[in-house]
Amino acid sequence: MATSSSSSLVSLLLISSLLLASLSEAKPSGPVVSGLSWAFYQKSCPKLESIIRKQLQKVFKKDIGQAAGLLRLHFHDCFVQGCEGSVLLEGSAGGPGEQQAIPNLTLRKEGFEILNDLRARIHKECGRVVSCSDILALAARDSVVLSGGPEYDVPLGRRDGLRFATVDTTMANLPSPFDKTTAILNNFDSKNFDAKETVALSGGHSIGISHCPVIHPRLFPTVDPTMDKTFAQNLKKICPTANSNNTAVLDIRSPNVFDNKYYVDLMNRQGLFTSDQDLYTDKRTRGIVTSFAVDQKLFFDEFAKAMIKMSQLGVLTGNQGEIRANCSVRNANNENFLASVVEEAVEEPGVWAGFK
Ligand code: HEM
Ligand SMILES: *[C@@H]1O[C@H](CO)[C@@H](O)[C@H](O)[C@H]1NC(C)=O
Ligand SMILES: *[C@@H]1O[C@H](CO)[C@@H](O)[C@H](O)[C@H]1NC(C)=O
Ligand SMILES: CC(=O)N[C@H]1CO[C@H](CO)[C@@H](O)[C@@H]1O
Repeated sequence: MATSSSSSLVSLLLISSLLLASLSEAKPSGPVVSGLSWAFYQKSCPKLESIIRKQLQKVFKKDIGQAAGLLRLHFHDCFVQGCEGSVLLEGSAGGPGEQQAIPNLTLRKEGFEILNDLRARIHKECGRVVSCSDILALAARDSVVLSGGPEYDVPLGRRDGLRFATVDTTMANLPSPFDKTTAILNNFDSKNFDAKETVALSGGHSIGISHCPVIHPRLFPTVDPTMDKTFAQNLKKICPTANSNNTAVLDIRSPNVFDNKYYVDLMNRQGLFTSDQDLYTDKRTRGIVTSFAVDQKLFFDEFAKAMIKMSQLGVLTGNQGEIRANCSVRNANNENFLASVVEEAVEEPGVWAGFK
């Protein structure tokens, strides 16, 4: 007993020192938009990244599916009004939040709770200095890493937005799973992503699930001819009706592991959505799919670069926006906000020193 508990202590220490080493070794790469930086919270919240990673390790140990939920939240945040946390806002007098928009109804509810819990832990440690949009960008990165994907640094310093995105804005900005490659490339081009980056980002579908309403139209009344027959037969059992509440995995080969198998699926006509499968049908993107299917390192490198780029879309910096005291509501609508400001004043005498 003693041996096993001390050896598990040793491995725990080993894991945490490996974790710290890997966090500090991750190399900054690519250009950074003005106002963001690689070391934004180095002084104001040095433990930020270790708090998030340690907590998410616990969360994912219970339910690895939450990693996919958080990764998708970050994508939806960035593609609609920029990475400024508006996807996290709850519906209120300000209008319907992004959560109410059609493609987002399937965002996992737990993701919002996980982020608010992280925010509380971080603000307890450092005060209200870290934005919800930064926490989401880091949580998405850790979702990739802790699912087996590439490690990469996230430029930080985002501020949280004050505006809801309307249903119309959300629908206009998010690509549709029923789209073919031309529409997908156009959508991503409008955010300045080329074909290689678009195919790499689509690799986010290496983890997670989809609900039947999105899957059913490719099965009934006739099976999409670009879909493998056995794969289709199995999906028909999962989704006999469009309103079924069942789910299917996005990557049949390794549904919970972030790897390049999604592209192997596409080469075997086992992509779940039209927007996935058509990347292999279309001549412009077929070669890119193949290159990622045969070379996981290439995929990881391109994915990490594209994620760093995506995480900087339309960010608010400097004095723009705010640091939300609750990720679900902007401060002006937050009843507890005044109380939280007073608490912070007690915790942070430095801030108030000039008022004496
Ligand atoms: C290429 C355009 C894209 C389309 C059309 C698309 C569409 C969708 C749809 C329809 C779902 C399933 C929703 C449901 O029924 O539950 C989904 C899930 C997901 N998407 Fe995308 N997506 C795209 C790009 C991306 C990108 C760029 C990422 C991240 C880098 C991403 C990450 C995810 C993840 C992780 C899930 C699983 C979520 C979960 O299990 O809760 N997607 N996507
Ligand atoms: C799906 O779930 C909802 C809510 O639990 C339920 O009302 C509905 O009947 C279910 N749909 C089907 C087809 O089972
Ligand atoms: C954050 O705001 C939401 C929506 O108003 C509320 O339900 C939740 O209790 C708040 N969380 C905290 C920690 O105040
Ligand atoms: C697929 C799905 O659940 N669609 C719903 C999305 O939200 C709108 C508006 O709230 C509903 O009318 C749809 O049925």
